[in-house]
Amino acid sequence: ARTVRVAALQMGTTNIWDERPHTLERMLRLLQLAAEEKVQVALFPEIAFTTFFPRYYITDEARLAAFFEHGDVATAPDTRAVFDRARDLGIDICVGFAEAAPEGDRFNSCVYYHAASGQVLAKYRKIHLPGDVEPFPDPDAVNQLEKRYFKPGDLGFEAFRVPDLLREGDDATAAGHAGDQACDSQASGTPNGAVQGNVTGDPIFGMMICNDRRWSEPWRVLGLQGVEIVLCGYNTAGFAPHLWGASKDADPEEANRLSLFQHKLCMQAHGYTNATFSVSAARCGLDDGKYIMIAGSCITDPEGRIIAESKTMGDEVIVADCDLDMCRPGRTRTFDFGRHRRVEHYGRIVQQ
Ligand code: CDT
Repeated sequence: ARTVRVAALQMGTTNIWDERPHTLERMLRLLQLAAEEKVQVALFPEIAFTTFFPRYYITDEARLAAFFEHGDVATAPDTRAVFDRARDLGIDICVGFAEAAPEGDRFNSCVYYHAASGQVLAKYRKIHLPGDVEPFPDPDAVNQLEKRYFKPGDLGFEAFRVPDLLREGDDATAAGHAGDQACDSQASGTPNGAVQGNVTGDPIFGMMICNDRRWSEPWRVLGLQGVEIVLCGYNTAGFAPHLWGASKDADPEEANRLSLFQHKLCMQAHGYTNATFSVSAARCGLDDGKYIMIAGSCITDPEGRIIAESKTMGDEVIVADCDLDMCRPGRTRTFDFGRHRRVEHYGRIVQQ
């Protein structure tokens, strides 16, 4: 078996007035709980270090800049505690953050940090940015101004192999497992570099962020690279009728249920049709005393089943063992892409 123990580290309410040390303390506690469960890879949510600020129309540049992480996120003073603790505990982490890139662009990003080497192994910048550039005229509307604050990601959907995860006795180098057919993107230890034909049995990961999970394309692009575990942090409004194109009179409870249902539907269905595990971690709860964000962090298997799921709307760790050999039946039968896809009919997908 090639088994990896993964966790979603769900984070509850994070208010706009919360101080960073408080948020870091919560993140360290989640890591500690994960360590007690012998977790090897843990996923934090999208924009984990602050409240979900794109709901606000912010015109003051200094105020906006304060929501972004500047410099190397793994070593910057405001964020490094999480990475240092992950390294000390021997847990790989994927963390979402608002990135102020050195050249001045801003992205909604996440990194995969490899504890054994103390290095960022891969970075992803969110590609599908939901919402609007301008706020709704209705002062009661919940906004989602990601198109205003972020540039669309420029790093693609690149799968990457992660060394040092498979335990003694695990089949790390055997030929013929599900991942061998692909993953020609990132080399272990080289963010966004090429794999140089170095195919081993190390697990293949992919990352996406929140809204990306609703689109089949990122999943298939990762699936074509033999992805075995997809990581996806999110911030999803429960009741936000303007955002969802619903009536203002919609029942908030029902809206919340539907939002949760659609989240899980995406993780289960897209995970299944690409024969991959998925891990999703929510930033949830009632933010700023006003904005309700869904929970529903879950881990799904390659058959589309939920194998772990959060029970609360607060900080919570959910854990599952992912036997990566479970990706093989889907890859070699129903979703054997090489045998069954009919790409001659898919052209419209990549036309403007
Ligand atoms: N953060 C994020 O991408 N949230 C969106 C909300 C929907 S906006 C219409 C999501 O897809 O969950």
